[in-house]
Amino acid sequence: MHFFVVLSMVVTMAQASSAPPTTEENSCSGLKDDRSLLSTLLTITGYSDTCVAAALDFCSIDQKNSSYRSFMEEAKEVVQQVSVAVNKWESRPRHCKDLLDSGDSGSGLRQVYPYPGQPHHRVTVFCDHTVDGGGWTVFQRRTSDAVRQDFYRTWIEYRLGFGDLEGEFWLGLDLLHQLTSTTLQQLRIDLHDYEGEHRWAKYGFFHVGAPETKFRLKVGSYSGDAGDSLAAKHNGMRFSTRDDDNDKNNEWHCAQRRRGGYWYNACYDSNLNGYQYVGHDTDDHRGIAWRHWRGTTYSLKAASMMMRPAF
Ligand SMILES: [Ca+2]
Repeated sequence: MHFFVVLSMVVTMAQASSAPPTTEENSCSGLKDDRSLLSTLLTITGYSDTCVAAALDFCSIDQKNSSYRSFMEEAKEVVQQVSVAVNKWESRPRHCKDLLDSGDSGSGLRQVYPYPGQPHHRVTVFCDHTVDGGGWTVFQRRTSDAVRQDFYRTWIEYRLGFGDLEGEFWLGLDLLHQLTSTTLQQLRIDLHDYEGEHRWAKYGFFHVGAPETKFRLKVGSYSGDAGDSLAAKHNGMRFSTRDDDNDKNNEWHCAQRRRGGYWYNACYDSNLNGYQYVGHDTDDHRGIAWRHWRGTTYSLKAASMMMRPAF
């Protein structure tokens, strides 16, 4: 039900309530439900409680008028329909943490509605509730599965996302911007090497800027055991891809040189979208690297990046 329909009804009702009295002056007795409905509608449209109360004190309505009664019944039905619709929209999950809070603790593919004011804009994401309390929306994953994704992609591909949500993928910069713009987000990164070791890094805040900023990265407040190979060097950096050089290196095109898409500086402490070499790469520093754990000549077996609201 469109809001203007409700608004037009409020206006009509206001006109009805201000019409010349036809029966007893100042008689609102017997209209408790109608007064309550009218009061609620006027309050919703912005009138103060005092103003609404004063206005209703002067009202005088022909209770026996059948068209008025019919109108009020219709208005009640409209309000009820709007209320049901609004409650339905507002209860839709915006991200994986909403799903977890509502009792859905299963990890895997889920539908979320991250766009405020766009209740029908549905997005499929992968939720991880197995790590660190759960509630994580995964936005990047590298694995050593048989089917590998090519991460040496163009700007538009990184913007829209690519890959298999149950395998290797990049969720997309547009959605990353949206998901990190409504509430303060945490970032968690999990890394695995080919020797069976695991390390993690967590950041207390994480934000991806709008397209006009080239999806500028804001990240900080590190904790973990992998070392900080993101905030120290990559905070404040713009995103670069093989066809869009926005890095800080005036001589190199870092995305081409390091074979990925990332928030390159000049060029990196981490390269999680790099090429999937197995372990030690060929010393070209193009692998899936995290400098402060295995260095930039070692390509990791697996990596994932995920976010959840900080509060
Ligand atoms: Ca450059």
